[in-house]
Amino acid sequence: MSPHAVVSTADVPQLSANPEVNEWVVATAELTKPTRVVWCDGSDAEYDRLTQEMVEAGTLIRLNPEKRPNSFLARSDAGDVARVESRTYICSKREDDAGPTNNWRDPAEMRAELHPLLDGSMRGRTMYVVPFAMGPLGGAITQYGIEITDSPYVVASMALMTRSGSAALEYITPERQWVKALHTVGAPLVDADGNAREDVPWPHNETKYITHFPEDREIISFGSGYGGNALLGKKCFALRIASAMARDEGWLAEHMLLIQVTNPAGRTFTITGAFPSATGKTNLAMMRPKLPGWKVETIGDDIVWMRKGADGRLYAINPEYGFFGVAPGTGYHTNPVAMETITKNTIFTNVALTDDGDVWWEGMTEDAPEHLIDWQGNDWEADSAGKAAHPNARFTVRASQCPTISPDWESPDGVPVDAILFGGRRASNVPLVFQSKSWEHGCYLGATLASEQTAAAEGPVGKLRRDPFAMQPFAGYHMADYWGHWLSIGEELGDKAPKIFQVNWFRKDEHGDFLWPGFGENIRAIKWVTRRIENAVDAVETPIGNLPRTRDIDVEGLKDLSRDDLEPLFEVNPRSWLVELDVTKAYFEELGDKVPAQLFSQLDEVRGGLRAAAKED
Ligand code: GTP
Ligand code: SPV
Ligand code: MN
Repeated sequence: MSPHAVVSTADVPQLSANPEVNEWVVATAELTKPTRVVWCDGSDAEYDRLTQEMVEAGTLIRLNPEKRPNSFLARSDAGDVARVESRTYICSKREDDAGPTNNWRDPAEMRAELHPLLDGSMRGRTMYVVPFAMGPLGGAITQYGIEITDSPYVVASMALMTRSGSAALEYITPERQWVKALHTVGAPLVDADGNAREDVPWPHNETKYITHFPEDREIISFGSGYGGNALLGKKCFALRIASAMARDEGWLAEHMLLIQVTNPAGRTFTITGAFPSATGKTNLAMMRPKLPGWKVETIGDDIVWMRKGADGRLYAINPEYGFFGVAPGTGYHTNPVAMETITKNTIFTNVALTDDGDVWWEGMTEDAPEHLIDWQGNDWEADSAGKAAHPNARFTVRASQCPTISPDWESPDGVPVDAILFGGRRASNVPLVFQSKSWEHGCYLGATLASEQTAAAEGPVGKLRRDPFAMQPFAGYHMADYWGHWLSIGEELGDKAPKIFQVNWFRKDEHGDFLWPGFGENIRAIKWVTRRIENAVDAVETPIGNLPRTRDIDVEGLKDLSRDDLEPLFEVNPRSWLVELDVTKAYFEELGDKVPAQLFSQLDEVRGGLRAAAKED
């Protein structure tokens, strides 16, 4: 058999008890024309075989086993380093269901456009079939899917990030809904004339399509091997498709972390937080608190699904099985728990390689090693101009390796939520922490969330961009309908709804320096949140929300910061807020007439209060 022969239909294994699954696998093989088809069982032996094959092919570098056992470095192509939002499409039947914040394409037209690209796209490659669960197997909030991919890097990553393999396949029965997720790097090993083409360590295609068909619960991703573009259980399924499912079925699929915080008295609070990409979810999820007697336990760092439970409260799970965390900025002084999580069994992507076969990135240690190989494979010295690691370099590791993982993290029914935080990178205006006046006002805070752009997606870093509910790139339907859905969930939960807060670790002084030390010190803001949940402290009512009295922020042991220094962190400047509100109003109007009237009323109320305050000034 020629190495680039096409598998014949008769040779495509049909391992599912569900005929629909087998038919889809066979049809996909007929279209993409791989050399062979492999169903992944999710075993350790399979993971070891795949990673070893990738080492031999040059896709992975095995790190020094004495430094980082069973760990690997992948270097992506420089043209494939982050999510590509400009090539991400929501292909709902009606354009109005995608809304102005998404790229929309007619589903039939998009399928027609993809067809010639998919035709023969896996020639010369292995087509892997990866069944997976999002959530604990059999759990009340769990959903299932199958990713077909021609990337062994994706298979290995899915093994760390999801509960994948034969056990998940058992749950994909004809009675259950499941998501079809087709992924190809779009780099066949045979050209149009049938001539063989050399493989490269990181195959991809300059043309990329990350497409979603919400009504069909289906994803087709072409041309990228990186992160959210390719690990389809993550943003494509667990946020874009799941948010559409959640709208239809009355639950929530969110870009959030999930933690349990225990105070010195032993009371535990469950808190979720929606922060935009690369804005601190992983760090808060793994926080080692700087206040004595406080404990943070990790359940999730990126995605949370929530559903009303039998007792009327909102229950949350982390649908993922691992972390795909930002490497730069992660060090023993900022996130020691992450550092302890990634000591072994980890895939690193686009970080630097040290001379002794370990990894390094900016922020891991104060001083860089004298010599490194940078993320693109070039020599790098401490005085080199460029960064050694790509700013969106990531680690991929199972959540079970996290030393602070909660004993409840796989609870099949989830955990009841006490509070929801919204947070962004805001150099000005937004206080360190404050509480919403109501669920509706909390939805207004979510809807008006904005943040400075990071390296997690293509685009200019640092520019302030709207990121409502941290879901701007991830809501699988009309953003204004999504806001309406949040309002209706609040109505349904009534007085059992979690309390809503806004936080901002990133406020700066006039020199551009952060006013707040962040990281483990963020427990001081979280402590105030828990005190509010307990009804133990009063708040100062302001037009933007209920702020802490500065005396209620615990500054005991806080280095270089006195209580007086807190003032600028909590300053509400009516004039600069009024400027921001004009922009917010214009933004609501741009979104069109689906924006819920309640959110306009919230805006008017905040503005009225600020105008009165500005006059008093
Ligand atoms: P995604 O995985 O992209 O969704 O990101 P994330 O929200 O999990 O972001 P992450 O926690 O990885 O943080 C991204 C960057 O923000 C890292 O470089 C962190 O070091 C930095 N960061 C996180 N928390 C803080 C903080 O409290 N203060 C400051 N100054 N930086 C922080
Ligand atoms: C994000 O960008 O929010 C991420 C990384 O968590 S990715 O999985 O690539 O979307
Ligand atoms: Mn994310």
